[in-house]
Amino acid sequence: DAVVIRRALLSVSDKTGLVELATALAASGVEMVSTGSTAQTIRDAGFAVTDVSAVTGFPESLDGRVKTLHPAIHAGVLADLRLESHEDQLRDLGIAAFELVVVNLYPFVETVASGAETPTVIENIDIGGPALVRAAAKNHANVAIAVSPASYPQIVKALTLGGTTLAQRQRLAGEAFAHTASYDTAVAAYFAENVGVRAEHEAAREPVLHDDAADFEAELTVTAELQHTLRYGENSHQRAAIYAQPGSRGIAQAEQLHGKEMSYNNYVDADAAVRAAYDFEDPAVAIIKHANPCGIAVGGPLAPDPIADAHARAHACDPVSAYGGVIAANRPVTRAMAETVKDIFTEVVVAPAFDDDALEILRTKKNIRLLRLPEGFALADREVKQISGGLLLQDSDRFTGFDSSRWQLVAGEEADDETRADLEFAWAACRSVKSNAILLAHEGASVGVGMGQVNRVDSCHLAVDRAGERAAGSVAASDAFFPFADGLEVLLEAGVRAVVQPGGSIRDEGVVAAAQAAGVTMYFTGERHFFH
Ligand code: 93A
Repeated sequence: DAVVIRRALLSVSDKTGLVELATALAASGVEMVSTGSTAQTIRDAGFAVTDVSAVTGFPESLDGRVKTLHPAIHAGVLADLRLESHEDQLRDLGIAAFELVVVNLYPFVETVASGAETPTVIENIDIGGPALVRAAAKNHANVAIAVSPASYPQIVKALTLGGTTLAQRQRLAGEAFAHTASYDTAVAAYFAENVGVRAEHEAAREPVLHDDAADFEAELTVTAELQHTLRYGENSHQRAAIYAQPGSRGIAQAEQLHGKEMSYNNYVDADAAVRAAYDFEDPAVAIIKHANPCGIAVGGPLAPDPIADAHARAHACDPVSAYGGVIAANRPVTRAMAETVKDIFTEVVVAPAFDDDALEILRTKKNIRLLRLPEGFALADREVKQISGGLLLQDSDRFTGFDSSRWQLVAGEEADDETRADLEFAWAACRSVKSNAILLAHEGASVGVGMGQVNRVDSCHLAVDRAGERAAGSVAASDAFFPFADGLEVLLEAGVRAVVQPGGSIRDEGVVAAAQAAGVTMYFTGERHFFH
């Protein structure tokens, strides 16, 4: 199934790596056919190249709108040479086949991002490029398609190995279709937002809660570009890939400084970890397992190395579960933190930066992955969740105006400064725990977490069990109201001294009375933070 490359079609906007590729193709005696400025670049580098117009007998015309859109090109890309009839027809038509197509498209997304006027943007919608890409990808039995300079090295290698393999061409074809799909999605998003084509019938849609629903609707198109395929998905029998949203600065844009390739689950946990750590302004560390925190802490204000202190205290919450965890810090990782982390089996450490000596220490560990967040790291504004037959889009849950002075005291005495600080910490930390979430905290560190249970009582039991002796004197946060007093009673029995929760249950009265009877301070925040 190996296909030897004898003739290649090259038409690229991004000229990165083009000369190196052309050098290898020329050295292997491959005939190169190319469009305008691509041909010029190859020729300038001193290699022979055939102009597309010489093949088509038709000039590149209409300011470049028609270059490769010609049967003499497309028949050469689409012919299935496993069929004698196709071979015969090509011969009769005097058309030669291509075994390699190298195309990357007009920079549509970049043109939009540059703030260009609509006519310029429209001119940057590539038509002939995607047609070539899709044709070559369809005909992957005969043709290899490269849509990005990242694929050139494997093409160069294939030249020395006697051609491209079927598996390789299939993989490239998949990437190619993903590429044209995301390209067209970006074009569609631009039209939805800028070209005034919202369908008329949509005007009759149901009224919605938010005034800015129209803006939100315009954002319903999610654009993302394939980064690369992953070894596998959540489990080894699931295929997977990572896509990045152009213009974003999140985990998908993080730079890996060390370690094995990031896995699907690593990405999921790293994302949950930074979401947790970046909820705090103070130096904070979150340790995540299966998308849930097994420890979160902020660094003590007097600690000599606050981020190392935050890590040590987050780890102490549940050292058993922290084994094999993903650690996120919202400050650069220091030497002191690295010294501790290196002795704990850890999948990933993600942080805005790593001090040089910290990096040196952690790089001695073969199995740890180190991720540096992009500059200007920002959590996603929107969240997408797939459901069968569609998807759900929502604004991300953010602490909008998180201000504990607006909490309502409903039981016990007003908290002193220390207790209030602990309640604020617990409330913020609880937001990173999958619902139903109960989090016990003491001095800016979680001491017991109850997560992901289908009733709140079980979450309370879990949090209390995990905290053990530390439950007594701790404060508790609940991500949503207590529907009955039973869950709260578990916390009160364990000796929790203050509780923060949204309130809003029709049985609030009974819940408040239980706190009151125990002499425990309780605040209502009025805001729920479910997280699934
Ligand atoms: O304007 S097009 O849609 N019409 C075409 O026939 C065509 N063929 C290739 N754009 C077309 N291309 C694109 O031109 C390629 O996708 C590539 O991005 C670009 C390369 O042109 P040049 O070699 O002149 O820089």
